[in-house]
Amino acid sequence: MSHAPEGVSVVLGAQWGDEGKGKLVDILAAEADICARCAGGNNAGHTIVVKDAKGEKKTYAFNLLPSGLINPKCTAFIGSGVVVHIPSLFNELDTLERKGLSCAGRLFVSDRAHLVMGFHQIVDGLKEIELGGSSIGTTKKGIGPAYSSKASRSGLRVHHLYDPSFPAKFRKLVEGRFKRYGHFEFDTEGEIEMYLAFADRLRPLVVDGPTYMNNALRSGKRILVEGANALMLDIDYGTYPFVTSSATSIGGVVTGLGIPPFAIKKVIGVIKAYTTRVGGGPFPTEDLGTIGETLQEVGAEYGTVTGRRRRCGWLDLVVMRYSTMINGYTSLNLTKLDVLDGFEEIKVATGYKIDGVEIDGFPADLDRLAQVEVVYQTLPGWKSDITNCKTWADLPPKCQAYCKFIEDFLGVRIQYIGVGPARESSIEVF
Ligand code: 2SA
Ligand code: GDP
Ligand code: MG
Repeated sequence: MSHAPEGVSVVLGAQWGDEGKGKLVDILAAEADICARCAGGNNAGHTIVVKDAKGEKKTYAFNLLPSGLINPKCTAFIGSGVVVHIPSLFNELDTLERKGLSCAGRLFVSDRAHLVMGFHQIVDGLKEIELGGSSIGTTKKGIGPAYSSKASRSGLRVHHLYDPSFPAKFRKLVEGRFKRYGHFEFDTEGEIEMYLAFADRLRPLVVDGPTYMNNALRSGKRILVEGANALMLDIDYGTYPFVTSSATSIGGVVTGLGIPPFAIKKVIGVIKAYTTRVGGGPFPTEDLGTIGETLQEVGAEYGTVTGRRRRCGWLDLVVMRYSTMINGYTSLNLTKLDVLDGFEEIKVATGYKIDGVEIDGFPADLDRLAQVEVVYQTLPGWKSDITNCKTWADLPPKCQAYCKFIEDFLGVRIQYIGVGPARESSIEVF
């Protein structure tokens, strides 16, 4: 069966992020013409491990740029729903260039994408300090403050860089932040100068975002969308307020790229074989004991952007059922299954009870969520190394049973299985 994306194929994080979206995007990009980001900014961190021509391992970390860029035939697009910190964008491009990956002529940015400025990043930190013990645990990349500027209709977009009123608008925005947070150290005029210099470098990359995407669709280009963050961090459907500030669900693909929903042919949900979360907020299956520690160590669960330890626990199928309901996955990529190799028994959350009664859906109210008693089912571990498995048939029967359990519970088939970080460590089931 061909895995070539027809129309638009979307890869979305199904849990709290870091499921391994970048790895799948890199694999699928081999058959895509365009790889697009639709939401988020450089808070995202996607690690990809590939072997070069000499068989040596090379690791890439993508933040703002789409992971499809490793494929030299793939063009990258940063959509209107993304918030762009231009210095970081060029820094990432230059880092890739130094690694021998040229992106010249194959990166475009929507004119409608909002800009993240240095003062947004400062404000991100100040807001976190203000929240004290209930801070979100953001990446401090200015994501929330930039989306706040956008929603309050005072934000600056890429096209504003080429507008003579840019400096005045910029100064007004900074003044507004001073009024709200008191005076903080910020070189407004220096930043304006820096942005105007970057504007010249950015100019050849800027396109009319929705027209670019829809022309690509009409001319039959195969488009792959790389979701950033994940459903449980979605501004509407995540564990609000412990979420990021963008629409990380399927809805964000349509609004973030300006394409009609019927163009989307596949929605692949990326699901880690256990659960992780980085930053604050509720996490019903979090294990603060040895299980969590083992998952963290074996899975090397550290933030790609901030280096923070990721919180860990068993797979939560209540979260997955909710995520599947909203995003409508056409298939799944089960990742990091190899991390469970050493466990005698594996638990899976299959229900939430409040006052002894099983609830439907996922609670919106965090106080109610804090009351849930998690119902677990225990499955036997396979206690063997699956990292060299190449096909479904190579997986031990108990490992297959774990996969089947997930499929049956969610009613969605697992199309890809990750058995190691490298591009080659992936099983295509169908
Ligand atoms: P923000 O910075 O405003 O988007 O933070 C809000 C919440 O969203 C979480 N968040 C993330 N969660 C998982 N992975 C992310 N990317 C990095 C990675 C994270 C890192 O790939 O490891 O390096 O720490 C990511 N970005 C944002 C964040 O933790 C807050 O809970
Ligand atoms: P993303 O944000 O969803 O793209 O995920 P990250 O790149 O932040 O985190 C996933 C981490 O797991 C990365 O370090 C990957 O190299 C690694 N990874 C991805 N798939 C697998 C897998 O199947 N097994 C193992 N052991 N590691 C994997
Ligand atoms: Mg990540």
